[in-house]
Amino acid sequence: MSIDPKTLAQFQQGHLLQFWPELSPDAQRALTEQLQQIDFPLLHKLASQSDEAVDWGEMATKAEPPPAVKLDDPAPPFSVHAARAAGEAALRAGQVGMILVAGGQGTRLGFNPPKGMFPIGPVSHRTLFQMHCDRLVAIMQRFATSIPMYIMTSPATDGETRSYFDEQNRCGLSAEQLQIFCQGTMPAVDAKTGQILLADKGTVALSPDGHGGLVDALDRHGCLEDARQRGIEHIYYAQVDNPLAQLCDPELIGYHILSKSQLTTQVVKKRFATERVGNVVSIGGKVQIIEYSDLPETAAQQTLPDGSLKLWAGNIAVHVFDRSFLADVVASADGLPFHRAHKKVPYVDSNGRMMEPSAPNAIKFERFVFDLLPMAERAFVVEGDAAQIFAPVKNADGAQVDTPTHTRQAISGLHRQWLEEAGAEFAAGVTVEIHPAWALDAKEVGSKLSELSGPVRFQADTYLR
Ligand code: UD2
Repeated sequence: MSIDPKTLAQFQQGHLLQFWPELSPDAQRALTEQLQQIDFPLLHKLASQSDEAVDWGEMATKAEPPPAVKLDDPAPPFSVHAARAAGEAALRAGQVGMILVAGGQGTRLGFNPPKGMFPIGPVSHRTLFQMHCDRLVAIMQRFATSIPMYIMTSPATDGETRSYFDEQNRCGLSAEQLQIFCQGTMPAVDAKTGQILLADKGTVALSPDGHGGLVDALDRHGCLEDARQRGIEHIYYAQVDNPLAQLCDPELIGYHILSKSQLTTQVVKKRFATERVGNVVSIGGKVQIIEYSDLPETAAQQTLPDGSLKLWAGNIAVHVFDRSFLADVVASADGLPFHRAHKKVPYVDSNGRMMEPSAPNAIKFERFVFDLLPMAERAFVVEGDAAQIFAPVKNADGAQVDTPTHTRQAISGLHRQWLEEAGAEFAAGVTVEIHPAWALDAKEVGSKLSELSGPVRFQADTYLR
């Protein structure tokens, strides 16, 4: 066995070998492999940290709205036209890549397979993965370019995600374009003792290391080097759960380029003070995000003289990264900080009994991708219209917000708006959905309808493709 029991004992983790004699040779090999992946000094440091390493209440009192290009900005630093032109040039030059994070388990949605496999198309029933890939293929066709798609999974979603893309012919992406890679994991530790929990006698209780695990995983799986070799300079980032994310939108890429930003974040006006999104703020001149769960309600409810929310900018987890910036973060000593979450984690106790805690008993450690913001010397924030870019699927139907029904209504509502702006009429209760190959945006819908003779009237649910 190439695990030194002295090392384990040094970090008070000797209990991990308690059941070793009972384990089969295969189980002993599997446990050894798991233990070899664990950074015991790091885990010891994290487990001994106090919970509130960051005083979010204090941070919130210093939080100001971020410097941003707002939708109603009377004097933006760059015109939309200039931004779009710069972004289109980068796309045509093949300098843009795409990252989709899809490692989360759809716990709140009550959907067991990977969330990307959830059927969300209001008429087409296309899955989230399919909708994102359809948009990417349409963007590549419009700008005659190839965009590598890097999809991050976690151990919980990797196998099914790979099988899904194999069965679905990669959702229309080419083999050399699609790269699926798995993020790292972190052990869960007992909240009181800091000891690593065993999920069973021969298995460490591991959980995904957060979407911030992206940076190390991109490097570990050679994706950053692959992007460099392809000449990728800017990487668009979105979450699988938001089918309205405008993947590789030229405008946002253009703002990123013209502002010479290392990390550009798209935000929306929060719908209400306690909305479950991160708050993009400026603290001491640094743009950063205070997660909804860390922002005291008093700070969230602050308003400006005109009655609008002081901390108005909601993080929709749409970013544009400079590839070189990500490479610098990988090279930096500490990388992204770990956040601690108190969770209920089932474990095997010292008597070999399986325990199902009724209250949080463990600490999980995860990294958040948005902690890259304060690490960027130059960060830029651009406001988008939530109705056009943000309708995440988070909760099962019946919840107040972010359910499949809400998302489907947002998709068909946007597409219907595009068609009505172009003169189309609808019979009552008709649902419409537009495939991006038919039209990517309102402008393209307008030119499509102008080719038709006479007004268009939709009498029944329609899927335009
Ligand atoms: C996230 C953001 C929130 C806001 C909101 C918008 C965090 C902590 N909060 O809230 O600020 O932007 O999204 O919808 O991110 N994921 C992984 N690996 C992981 C964990 C998550 O790939 O280890 C992916 C997951 O597949 C999903 C996304 O990251 O696509 C967001 O994860 P979440 O649902 O846990 O975050 P949420 O909704 O609490």
